[in-house]
Amino acid sequence: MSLPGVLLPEASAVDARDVIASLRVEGFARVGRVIDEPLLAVLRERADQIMLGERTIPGLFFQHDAASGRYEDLPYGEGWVGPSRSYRKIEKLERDEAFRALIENALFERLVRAVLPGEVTLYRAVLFNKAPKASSPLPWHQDGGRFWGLDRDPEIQIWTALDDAPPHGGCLEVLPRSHAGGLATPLGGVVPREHLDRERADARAVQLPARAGEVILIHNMLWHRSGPNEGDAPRRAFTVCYLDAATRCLRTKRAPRRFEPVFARAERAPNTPE
Ligand SMILES: O=C(O)CCC(=O)C(=O)O
Repeated sequence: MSLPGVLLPEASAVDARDVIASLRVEGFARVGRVIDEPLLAVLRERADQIMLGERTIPGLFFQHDAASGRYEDLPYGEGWVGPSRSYRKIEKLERDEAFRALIENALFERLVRAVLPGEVTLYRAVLFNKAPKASSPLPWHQDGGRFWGLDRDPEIQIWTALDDAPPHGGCLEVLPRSHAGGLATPLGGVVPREHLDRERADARAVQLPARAGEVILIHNMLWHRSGPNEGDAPRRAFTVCYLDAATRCLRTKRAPRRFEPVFARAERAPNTPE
């Protein structure tokens, strides 16, 4: 199948230096609505086909949402448990050529290159799905630390709304500038309550509602979360974490992961139109 184009014409006007400056200061940056609707439609359809078992891609990782709607009750280690539109998380989507086209598009390359000028690999490419009225919240967390099993913490993730993500529909929420403090705990992941209270994170949370096709950069150390989807439509978002190719996997229980190359060393001058 030939895929539709990825980017809207507006993408070529994005100033990567401005966006990355904002990522560094605030810990997040809004890139704007830059992904074209025909590709979004393909990605949404694929997400549904994958969840329903109508499209099989070997090696995907699935996590179903908790029937109770509580994060604490999420199932672990079960994988695909049958056709359902309530999978919360699907990983390894770089194995699908339509998601891969989004991962490798020229704008994302330009943004990533402004942070990682050398060879770039992929840590993860994940769909976060929030089924209407049947999804759990994702608590305040950071994307790094021992939990991630790397010899250094990554610093750039690109989040794309495949559907509208309105304030009560499970949009991202961030604590601006929280990345500057580094890891809350050496383990990383969920930020403990005493840290949240000390920083008054709940009171200072900033919601980032997004339209389908909008792209937001998230620094891995930023405290971020998302609520349940109380709306009537699905909220699917795709997030990609890029690595400096020198990053090594530290896990010892199994063979260390080898991260897949996505961008070779820069060939194009920064800010060349895509
Ligand atoms: O889309 C979401 O709800 C959460 C995304 C997230 O936590 C991430 O991209 O790191």
